[in-house]
Amino acid sequence: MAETQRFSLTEVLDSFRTCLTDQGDILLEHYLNGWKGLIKFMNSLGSVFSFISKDAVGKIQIMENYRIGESSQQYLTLQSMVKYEMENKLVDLVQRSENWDSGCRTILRLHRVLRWLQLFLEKLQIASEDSKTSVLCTEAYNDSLACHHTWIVRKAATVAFYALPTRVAFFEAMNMGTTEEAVAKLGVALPFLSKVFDITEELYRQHNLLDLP
Ligand code: 1PZ
Repeated sequence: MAETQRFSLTEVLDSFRTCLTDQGDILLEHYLNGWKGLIKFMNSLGSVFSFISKDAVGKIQIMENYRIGESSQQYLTLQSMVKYEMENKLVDLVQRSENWDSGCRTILRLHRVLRWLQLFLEKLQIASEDSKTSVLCTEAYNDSLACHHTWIVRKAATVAFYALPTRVAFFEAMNMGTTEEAVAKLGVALPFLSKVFDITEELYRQHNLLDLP
């Protein structure tokens, strides 16, 4: 059993460190690996999250197809992807049409979730022993992602959050050691998550891509 449980959120969060180059570029391979790990982690929390997982997997798949497709060289970094798709008019800017699955809009959906993750992990880090993970998660969601989701998705997400385990059990599932160790590791990982978020936000802001349909 120990073998199949080797998963650790530390390694997953590390992908968001290794995706950053010295030049401030974001390497899509590592960025997407981070997401794959997060999805794996979410799946381990129970089947109530499978509708979220399904959507996330679909989005990762879209990106993986670009990364092995004929323009794969353009999809090495987030920056090269934005440049390529914008220069070649491969992004639906006003309404979803033939480029409904552009890399830019697909990553934007994940980028918004990253904000939720950042807020949620920050809350988890400083919360008291007895705080309810579902409450922290819902607060983080309402402060970030909720405004981008339809009513039905908001309802479903909020219901799913109730299934989240206690803070202690959650840390256990993360496999980051004792609660104290987990808190310390989050302290190391979170600044990288923020940096990835900020770089993406700024890149998208510069290109006016933050509201892609
Ligand atoms: C540990 C608890 C997990 C909570 C995950 C928090 C995110 C809630 C997201 C709810 C998404 C519900 C299903 C799909 C919604 C889609 O409509 C949206 C917009 O995409 P579009 O319709 O425009 O194509 N999809 C998203 O917002 C992306 C969702 C990806 C979720 C990845 C979760 C990673 C989990 C991390 C767990 C630590």
